[in-house]
Amino acid sequence: MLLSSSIPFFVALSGFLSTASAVPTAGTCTEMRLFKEWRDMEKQDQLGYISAVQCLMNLPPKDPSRPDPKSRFDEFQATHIYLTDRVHSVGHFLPWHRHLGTLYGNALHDECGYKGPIADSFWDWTRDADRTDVPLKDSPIFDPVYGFGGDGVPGTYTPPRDPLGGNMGFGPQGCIADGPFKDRLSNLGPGRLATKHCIVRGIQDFWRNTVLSSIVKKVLESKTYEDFRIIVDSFVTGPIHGGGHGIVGGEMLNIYSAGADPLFYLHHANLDRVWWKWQEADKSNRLYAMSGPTEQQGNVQVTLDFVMDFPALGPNVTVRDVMDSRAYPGCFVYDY
Ligand SMILES: *[C@@H]1O[C@H](CO)[C@@H](O)[C@H](O)[C@H]1NC(C)=O
Ligand SMILES: [Cu+2]
Repeated sequence: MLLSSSIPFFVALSGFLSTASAVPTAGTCTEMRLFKEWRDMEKQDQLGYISAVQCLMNLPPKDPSRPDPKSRFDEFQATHIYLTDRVHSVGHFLPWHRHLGTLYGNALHDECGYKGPIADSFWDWTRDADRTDVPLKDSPIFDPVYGFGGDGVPGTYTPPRDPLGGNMGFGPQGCIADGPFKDRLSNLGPGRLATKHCIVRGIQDFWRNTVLSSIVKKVLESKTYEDFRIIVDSFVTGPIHGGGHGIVGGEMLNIYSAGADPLFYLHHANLDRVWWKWQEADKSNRLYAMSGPTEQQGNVQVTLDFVMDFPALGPNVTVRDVMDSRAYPGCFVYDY
């Protein structure tokens, strides 16, 4: 692939690392994926990425034992829904979501033939939030052609009154009115329900203050992984993670079914990027730094040997397997 030939150094390095460390998941990187910020991508790559997502939404699911997911795209959302309570507010919150992103990118590539030079993308919300003179809804990420469509139309969607439906955000929200996913009907959500409904958004500028670059800078000053992960793992009230979900609003504010919106993956890639930058800043101490409970409110600490599962998506991996993004099965770096 184009990328691997342009940065052979990373390929060589990651090949070395994955043979040198005794990771249970055998494999070496055959290419190094480069995550680009959405607005830094070429227009043709933005369109290629969007077509690949649409392709995933039209591919049949692989695991016939689960009745509710109706597509490969749904299967990613479903696995997140079913495992939500096991992968949030725990030590492996960041590693689990990192690998979910890797598997999603693999599916875009390998199952949907997305062979552009830019393999993956993240959404650096600080670039929108810092421009306080521009409404968030004017972000290029919400472009109707070279983006994921814009805001929801207030009043066009009423969430079911069912506790399993969970929080759909607050304030004005509704079905998205334009863009490549305008007519998309989700099969899963809200929450743990399985209902057919549109992609729901409610973009609200008051979340801006939770995703400013000054906030990210502060988060990156965390001295320990424990401090770092506690800040980024908080969902609704917290900076950056919660803030990215909050900017988009609607279903993105539902901790279970947020993956209904393809923006979920670009938001989480950026959160992962913040972790990556924290790791990169002091690799000898941070690349394999891990802590936090194995389950919500649990007393047992997650170790690098902790096994994470991804039903219908891929084989189990350990936390250690995903700590170094340059090593297999990650095989990626961020553009900046
Ligand atoms: C994968 O991990 C899950 C959860 O730890 C476990 O229940 C399952 O048996 C594992 N599967 C394999 C094939 O090891
Ligand atoms: Cu999540």
